[in-house]
Amino acid sequence: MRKALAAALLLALAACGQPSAGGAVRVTLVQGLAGEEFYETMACGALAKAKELGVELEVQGPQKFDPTLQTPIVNSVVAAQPDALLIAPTDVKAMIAPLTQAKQRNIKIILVDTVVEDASIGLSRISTDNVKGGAAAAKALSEQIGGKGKVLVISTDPGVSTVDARIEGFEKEIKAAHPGVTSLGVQYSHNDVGEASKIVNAALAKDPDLAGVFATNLNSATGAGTALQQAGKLGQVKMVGFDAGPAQVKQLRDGVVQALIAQLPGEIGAKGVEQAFAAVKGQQVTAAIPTDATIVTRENVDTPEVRKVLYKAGC
Ligand code: T6T
Repeated sequence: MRKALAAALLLALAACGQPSAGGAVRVTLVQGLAGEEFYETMACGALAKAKELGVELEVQGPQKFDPTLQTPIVNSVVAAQPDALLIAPTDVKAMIAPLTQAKQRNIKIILVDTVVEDASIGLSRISTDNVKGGAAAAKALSEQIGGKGKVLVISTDPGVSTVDARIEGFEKEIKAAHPGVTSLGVQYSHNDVGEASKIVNAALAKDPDLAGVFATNLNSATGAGTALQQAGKLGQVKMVGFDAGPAQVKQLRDGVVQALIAQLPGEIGAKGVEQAFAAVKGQQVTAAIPTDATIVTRENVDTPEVRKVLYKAGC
């Protein structure tokens, strides 16, 4: 579907007399993980904005959220010399070198969702305020467990700027305002659904009185929820998950998870194309653009404003 849309875009450009080479601004979006609903929704937002601005946009992504798979993709994009690169770096350190290459080739770099530690990389950084999102998750989970009990945090990997910020926001909020809540710390699922399930099963065996789980992203949440369901802990162990993919929304409806923190990936993608276009045209670029997040519950999941922020698997 997306390929057809990109082809249609090229045709539309050709149709309006805009030659693809030399004429239209050429941008490539490198996702953190191809096919995942967060990044697919981001691509849809970016493609819609590209059509509006007459930008030639190509979308690529690794099959795993892994810098060793993302680096060769960036290298081949750099070799194709687009005018600009939108990217969600999969590690704060490991992606500095390939992005430095892109910068040295004067490719305009816009960071969407995640960032790298080198502040000189990325003319604009567009992302959810993840520290704030983590704090909101802590408040929601504490409320669900009556302000007392043990909670576990499940994340993907250290070195992923977004989820690290969510953990920071969560832990700070728990320490600052929820004295009855004990955090058992973070365990890492390597963004693998099965691994996340294993972690929750082990945690339930070690702490049968576990009261709550905070899962920092889509795959961690899906796996943690499946384990709670299989362990028959629905409603007994409460969960808050980041993201709002179809599997998570089903878990919300089934009472496996009590609240989701939905980001605005479509808006992040659209703003990314806007900033890339401005950078290539030598116009004003905004260095940091925080985007909002919405708390989704069973009570509001079918309201029109919330339905709009649920992630899609395609455009
Ligand atoms: O949570 C999103 C994204 O913000 C994060 O950087 C990586 O994981 C997701 O893509 C969801 O799996």
